[in-house]
Amino acid sequence: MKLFWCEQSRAFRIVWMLEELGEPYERVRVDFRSGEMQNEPEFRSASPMGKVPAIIDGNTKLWDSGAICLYLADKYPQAGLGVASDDPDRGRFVQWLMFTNAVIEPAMLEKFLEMPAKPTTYGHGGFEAMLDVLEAGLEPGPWVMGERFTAADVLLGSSVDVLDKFKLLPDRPKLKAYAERCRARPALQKALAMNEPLA
Ligand SMILES: N[C@@H](CCC(=O)N[C@@H](CS)C(=O)NCC(=O)O)C(=O)O
Repeated sequence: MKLFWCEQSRAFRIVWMLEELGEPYERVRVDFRSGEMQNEPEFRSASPMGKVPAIIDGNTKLWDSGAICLYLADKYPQAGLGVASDDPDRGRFVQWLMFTNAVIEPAMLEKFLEMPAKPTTYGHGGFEAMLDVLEAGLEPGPWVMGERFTAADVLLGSSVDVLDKFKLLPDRPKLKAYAERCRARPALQKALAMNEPLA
């Protein structure tokens, strides 16, 4: 498996996911800030949008962190990071797996860009509503699927980690505690170490 990756990017999620799985992979650095890999044929075949993360796994090519996490969770069921399609909790798992890219990301953009609130117009609703729904989803916890840590937590946890680092969770102790639980995982610590800016 080849992972197109760059430090300080969303590719961090897939490093975390692969470290949780313990599966071998090759990391190929795509310095999207310099743009030097933009025309590299293998990378562009895997990532038509020219973004990281992207993976090549045999004939399979994927270029979105949510899709990649779902694919990997399904591919390695023995690792227990997915929920089988015939499991009654599969629906909840898929819903939360989608929440990062469908709701948290655009809500963060709304916040960072100080966009006017338009909760009935924006597909994601609004920033505070996103936090309320996420907080409720993490009850009773400790993970979004209860006692099971899954790929959905990799996506949600990576977002909550960023929200916390940008100090966007001032009155959200439950979300901060979730971020801390995620950071206590050895696989996340390995991924964070690889995520440091290059000297
Ligand atoms: N929805 C995508 C977003 C990926 C994305 O925006 N990646 C950024 C880095 S964090 C990127 O590659 N930007 C470079 C560019 O757009 O040229 C995902 O979650 O994988």
